[in-house]
Amino acid sequence: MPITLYYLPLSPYCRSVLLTARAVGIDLTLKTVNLFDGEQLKPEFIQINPQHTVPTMVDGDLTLWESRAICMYLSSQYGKDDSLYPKDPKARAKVDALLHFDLSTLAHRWGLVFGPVKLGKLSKPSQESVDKFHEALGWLDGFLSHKKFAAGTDHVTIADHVLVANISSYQAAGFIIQDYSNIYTWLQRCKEAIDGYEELNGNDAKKYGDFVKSKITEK
Ligand SMILES: N[C@@H](CCC(=O)N[C@@H](CS)C(=O)NCC(=O)O)C(=O)O
Repeated sequence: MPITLYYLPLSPYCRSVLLTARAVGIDLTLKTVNLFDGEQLKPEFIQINPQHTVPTMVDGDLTLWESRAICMYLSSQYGKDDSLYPKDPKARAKVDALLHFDLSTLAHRWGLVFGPVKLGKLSKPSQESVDKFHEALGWLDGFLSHKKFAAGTDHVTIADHVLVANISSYQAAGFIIQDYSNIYTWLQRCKEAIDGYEELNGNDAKKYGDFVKSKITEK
């Protein structure tokens, strides 16, 4: 039975799922939902996901949205071993904590930076939102100190997939990740260690960065 992913490559959240799927070695049937044309609001998609967000995955009788939950599911269900998403409660808790940090703090604060600009309410991000976003980047930089990969493992986990899709997009959008030496070093390491990095994430992170820059009309 094919696993279907409704997605848009520009979306960092969709790209994290692509990285996890590649790492577990499964093929996804990809269906593009063009958010720029409002395709997510069509009745056929609302029927699948009433919240009309991508990524949305359908695997048999399971329909799932929320990118981090999809990465957890794919690695738990199809991973050859538990390296991507450890079964050991303490090791898993480290991965989970980063996924929650990403959702509730990092990506959330990014939404406060870019959301109003994307919607045309502001011509550039507010200074307050940028400061709060940098505070979150600073925390992440601290978490990554003396770590090879984000959750403290010597190999990639889904925490890296999720964070790398976002961080590479922020970097492409002009946020100076180089100032955060631990983030910078970890990002370079992920680029080398993650299977299909450029194909599945790198190229579209750059396009996302161009999209963000195109929306900021005031310097
Ligand atoms: N927390 C969700 C966020 C998903 C999300 O907001 N996706 C955006 C694209 S980046 C979307 O589908 N927006 C269309 C809409 O909300 O109508 C996740 O990680 O999957």
